[in-house]
Amino acid sequence: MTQPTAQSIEDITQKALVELAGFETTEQLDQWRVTYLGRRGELTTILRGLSQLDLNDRRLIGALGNQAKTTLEESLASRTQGMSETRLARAASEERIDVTLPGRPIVTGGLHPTTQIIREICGAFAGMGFSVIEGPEVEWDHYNFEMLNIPSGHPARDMWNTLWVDYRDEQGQQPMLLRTHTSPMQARVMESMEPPVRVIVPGKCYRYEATDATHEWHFYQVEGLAVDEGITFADLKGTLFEFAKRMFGDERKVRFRCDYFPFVEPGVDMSIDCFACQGDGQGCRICRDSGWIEIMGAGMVHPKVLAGVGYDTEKYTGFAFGLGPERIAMLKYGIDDIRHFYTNDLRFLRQF
Ligand code: FA5
Repeated sequence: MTQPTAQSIEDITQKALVELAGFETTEQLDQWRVTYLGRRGELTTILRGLSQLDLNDRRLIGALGNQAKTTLEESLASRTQGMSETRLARAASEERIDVTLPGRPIVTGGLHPTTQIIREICGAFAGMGFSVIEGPEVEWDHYNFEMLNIPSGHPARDMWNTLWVDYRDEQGQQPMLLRTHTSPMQARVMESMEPPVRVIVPGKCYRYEATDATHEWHFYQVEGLAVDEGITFADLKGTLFEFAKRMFGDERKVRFRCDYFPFVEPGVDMSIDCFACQGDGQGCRICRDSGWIEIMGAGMVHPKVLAGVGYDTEKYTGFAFGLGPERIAMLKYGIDDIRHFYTNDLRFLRQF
């Protein structure tokens, strides 16, 4: 290894500075840094020989070496900065920015129409003292059917075309399914709290359906449940009537007809008078000539359901209801096919 001298350090420094002054590109600067200042660079190699010098020389030549290193590093930094300033100045003069041009619009997403209508529905009930909760989409037979007064083998099970999960328990039973409605949350909520209960449960449901304009195989429901001392059918009617007014306007009339759901008694379906033809019906596409539009199933919670969760049926009564937000959105916005909601066609989605 050659011994470093003041002359050899000076020579390398001069050579390096001359080279640096002639560079045009950042790649050249990078290469230069490796050549002189890198781990095996020329200056680094020379300084490594310092150990062969006696103490006095080492101190003297070492100081010169450090000074040379600082000079090269500072020159490199100033050359790098100079180069980037030149590049920017060139770009500015070549590109010419027209500050009067309108800005590019920022692409923003929007809420899905189903989400919007669910929020509107929840908002209407929240204003009446209901809290919003959610529950599992993969459910047990126990909650989806048994706790709702629909035991195994009950013909009412045929009302829901069920998608069963391919899983068997130790007894060989297939107890898991994609929930067919949000009603299983009735029992889950009541198991977890004492009355008074006032909840709204929005969520996805699944059915083994042949799809058509009003049926999807996956869709949303919004369940409602109120349980307390002294709740009557009048409370059910009053609450749902108020909801219909909030969603569809002050003039709406409401109709209740008997319907059957095993977990309510009595059970009803609720319709509103058609807002498109004002209940006239004649030639109306929205209500199909009937003057009425069905929007949900409802009823007084069956005592067996209350007893199933351990509530005192002598003390407590309640009402429940379940509605389909997509169907409500279809009515509200005149959408003619439920399948539009989930085909992800932006031409449809952008309208909301
Ligand atoms: C039920 O699912 C009951 N759980 C509702 C209920 C709750 C009654 C509490 C009483 C007390 P139904 O199967 O009718 O009921 O469905 C309720 C609503 O879900 C329907 O009115 C409709 O708006 C929506 N719905 C049902 N099936 C579909 C489907 N295949 N596609 C889109 N929406 C549907």
